[in-house]
Parts: sequence; C-alpha cells; structure tokens
Amino acid sequence: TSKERTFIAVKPDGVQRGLISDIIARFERRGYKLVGLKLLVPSKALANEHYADLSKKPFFAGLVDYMTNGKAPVIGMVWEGPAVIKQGRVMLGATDPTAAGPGTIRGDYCLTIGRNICHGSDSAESAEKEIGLWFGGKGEIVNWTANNDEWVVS
Ligand code: YYY
Ligand code: MG
Repeated sequence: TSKERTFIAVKPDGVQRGLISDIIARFERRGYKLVGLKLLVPSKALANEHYADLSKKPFFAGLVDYMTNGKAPVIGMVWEGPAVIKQGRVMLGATDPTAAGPGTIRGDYCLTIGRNICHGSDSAESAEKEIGLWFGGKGEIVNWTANNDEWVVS
C-alpha cells in the first residue's frame, strides 16, 4: 500500500564520508515520505538485536563493533510510500558492493561488504521489527500529509 514503511539507515562509514544528504535525497526526490529521522550511536544491545539473525556469522562481532564504537553515529530513518521496502533495497543495491549495479547507492559509493554505508529492511517482518527497535519513543514517527501527495501517488 502507499502507507508501507521501511527502516533505512546510513551506517557510520556513510556518515563519516559525508553521504547522509545524498542518501536522503535519493529517497526524497523519488517521492518517498520521511516519517522518522534520528542521529545516534546505537547501543550494543540495539545493534545485537538489529542484526540478531546474523549472530552466528563470523563477521558478527566486527559488524556490531563498527556500528556501535562511536567513531561516527548512525542515521536511522523511516521512509513511507508504495513498495518502499522492496524499492528501498533496490535503491541500496546488492549487499556486496562488488555486485552492486551503477545507479544504486552501494554501486555508486562502495567497494567492500564490510563498508557498504547503508541498511534497508529486507521484508515486511524486518521493517516492522526494525522500526519498533529504532523508533520506540512516543511521537518519533510522524504522520503527515505532503502538499504534493496527489501529484506523486494516484
Ligand atoms: O541486509 P544487508 O545489509 O544487505 O545484508 P545482510 O545479509 O543482512 O548483512 C548485514 C550486514 O552484515 C551487511 O550489510 C554487511 C555485513 N556483512 C559482512 O560484513 N560480511 C558478510 N559476508 C555479510 C554481511
Ligand atoms: Mg539485512
């Protein structure tokens, strides 16, 4: 539906490299609506839970350290719009940047899987879990009407 929501993050390497604005711009200019936005150094507990599915993987400890060590914060966002979960993943590009196509965020800015600068929910279930995890507080998600909605979605 047009109210579908996904969790998109700019990871510490994307923040450190000054790519926040570019990543936001890609979603914004396509017509997706920003309904949640925060800057934070995630706690270990948050990162562990966010990546719980990967806890048995050999890269897990390094992944959590990179996300949480505070060398740069993370930008967490909730974007809303038609097919935003699937299209968000398409806009990010393949997990491994060596397989990511040009025109995708990872294909345009990244070289290796360990520094792929962004995250996007991979399913409706993940989106629900991740939005709840990163945006727990009251009023952190804002329902609003854009004046150009009728010109973007019909
Ligand atoms: O959802 P996505 O970020 O595209 O990939 P996941 O398979 O969920 O893995 C999460 C995260 O883990 C990935 O973005 C980089 C890192 N990672 C890694 O460092 N090495 C791997 N072999 C696989 C994933
Ligand atoms: Mg994933």
